[in-house]
Amino acid sequence: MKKSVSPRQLGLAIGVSEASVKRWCNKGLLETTRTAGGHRRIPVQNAIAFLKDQNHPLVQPEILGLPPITGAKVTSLERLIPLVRDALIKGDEECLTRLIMDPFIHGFKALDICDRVMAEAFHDLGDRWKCGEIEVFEERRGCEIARKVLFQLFDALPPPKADAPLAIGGTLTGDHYEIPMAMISITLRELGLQTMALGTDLSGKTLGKAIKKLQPDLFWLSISHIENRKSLIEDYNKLFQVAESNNVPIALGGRALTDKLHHQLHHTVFCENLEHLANFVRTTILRSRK
Ligand code: B12
Repeated sequence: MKKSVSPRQLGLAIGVSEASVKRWCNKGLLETTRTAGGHRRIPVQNAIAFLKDQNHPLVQPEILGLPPITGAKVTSLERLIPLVRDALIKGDEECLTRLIMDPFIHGFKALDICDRVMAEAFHDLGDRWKCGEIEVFEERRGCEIARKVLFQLFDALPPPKADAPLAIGGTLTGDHYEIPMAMISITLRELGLQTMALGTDLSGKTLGKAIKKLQPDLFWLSISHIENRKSLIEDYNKLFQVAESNNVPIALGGRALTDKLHHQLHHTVFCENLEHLANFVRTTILRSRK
């Protein structure tokens, strides 16, 4: 995806005149920046936000740096699941970009695309891997392209305000699952938060140090794989103590968190999906800022 375009380029991309684009800029409907020479530029994130808002078609997505066929109308997210799964298995990055960016541009929330399409496609992929229907390399290659496309989706979201709340998080030792982490960052950014994913496979000790140093408004932890239950509980409890003494809420989630385990881990909120996290953030962290 490109960083910014001129009013003429945006006009061509969405099939309207340069004059119309300039009018929208003057009315403040499209946020612009200026080049050193004083020419107007429109950050692509702002252009996409405008298209979503106005439900405006995109006729030449290539001009914004998106794949050629992006822009097709999407009416149901669920119908995309098998298509996304197949693109993941084939390692078809261009097709995956189109399948993820189309619904986003057409008004679907990024978090719903993650929860209801991408995560479901991965669950299906995992079942196929378990049955020996797909090779390990196909699963890994799928993860690689998914990460890239999720970064594009993240980049397409408007940047947060300088005083927006900060959310940080990651995964604990032995947990290498990156896709949930990318999706959590997208969800929080879509809500307007500043986000910082610290990475995977981190000890509770270092995550605790991050809390102390960065003083976030929210800490999230994704638990998708547990190597040793006892040491996970011990490691996590240290982290929780730091969070508690710094008054930082902890949001927990992840497929490895069984009912029994999540009752053993102190936390502020337990989320089964990204929508739960978004509801929590809206009703607590963002509400207290109003
Ligand atoms: C990709 C993958 C991997 C990759 C991950 C690569 C990477 N770079 O991320 C790698 C290669 C690491 C891997 C390894 C293994 N895997 Co694996 N893997 C998968 C697969 C196919 C997809 C995982 C994924 O990213 N899903 C997409 C995410 C987004 O979905 P999700 O985890 O459900 O997350 C959603 C919610 O839970 C929630 N959520 C998650 N975390 C959080 C956190 C917060 C705060 C919130 C709010 C929400 C939230 O939001 C998400 C969106 O809705 C799954 C299949 C599956 N069912 O998911 C198998 C799967 C999880 N793996 C499995 C296995 C067995 C393994 C290995 C043990 C294999 C082995 N023998 O080595 C290892 C262990 C790895 C380890 N030490 O961490 C099994 C687990 C079975 C079980 N016992 O439960 C699965 C289910 C496959 C299967 N059907 O058998 N795997």
